[in-house]
Amino acid sequence: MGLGSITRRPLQANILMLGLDSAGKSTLLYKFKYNDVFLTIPTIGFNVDMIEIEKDFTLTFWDVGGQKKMRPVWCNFLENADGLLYVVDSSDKQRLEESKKEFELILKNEFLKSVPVVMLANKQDLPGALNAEEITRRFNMKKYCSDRNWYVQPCCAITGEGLSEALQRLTTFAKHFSRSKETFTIFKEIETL
Ligand SMILES: Nc1nc2c(ncn2[C@@H]2O[C@H](COP(=O)(O)OP(=O)(O)OP(=O)(O)O)[C@@H](O)[C@H]2O)c(=O)[nH]1
Ligand SMILES: [Mg+2]
Repeated sequence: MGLGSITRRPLQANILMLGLDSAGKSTLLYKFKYNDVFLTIPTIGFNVDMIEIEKDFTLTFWDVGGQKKMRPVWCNFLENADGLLYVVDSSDKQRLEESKKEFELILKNEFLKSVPVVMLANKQDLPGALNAEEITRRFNMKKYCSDRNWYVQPCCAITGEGLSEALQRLTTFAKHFSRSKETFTIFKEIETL
C-alpha cells in the first residue's frame, strides 16, 4: 500500500495570528469572518473564530493580543499551529524593528519548526506604508524563513484588499503542512511497530 492511500485529507487547520498591538489582527479577523469593519479594542487574551474556506475545509484563527504584557502569553498558542499569520503595521516605521525582533524570537520556538508563514503587510492605505518588497527585505524573510513555506502579502484590513489572496495562500500552505505532519506521524507509528 502506498503512503498516498493512507494519508487523509485535512478537514481543518489552526492559524495563529500574531504581531504587535495595533497591527490590525482583530480588524482582519472580523473582516475575514463578516466582511465588515468593526471598532476594535486592544485584545486582552485572545479571540478564536472558525471560517469555512471551502466545503470540508475550515481554518480556525487564534488572534492573540499583541501588547507587551501579552507577548509572554504567545508561547502558549504555538503548539498545534498549522500556519502563522504574522501581521505588521506597514506604516509604523518606528516599531518595525520591535516587530522584527518578536518575529525572529517566535520563529526560533521548537513548536513552530517548519510551520508556514504568511506575513501581512497591513495598512497599505496609509501614507508612507512600506510595500511588500520592503517588508520582505526589512524582516530578512529569505534568511529567517528559508526552512519553511512563506509569503508576504500586502493588504488593507479596512477595504479588504489583498485578503482573499492571503486566505488562499494560507489554505494551500496549511493543507500542505498538515499533510506532511500526518505523514510524519504515520512514519513514526510504523517505526514503533
Ligand atoms: N488605516 C488602517 N487602519 C487599520 C487597518 N487595519 C487595522 N486598522 C486600525 O488599527 C487599529 C488597531 O487594530 P486592531 O485590529 O485592534 O489591532 P490588533 O492587532 O488586534 O491589536 P491588539 O489586540 O492590541 O494586539 C484600529 O483602530 C483599526 O481600525 C488598515 O488596514 N488600515
Ligand atoms: Mg486585537
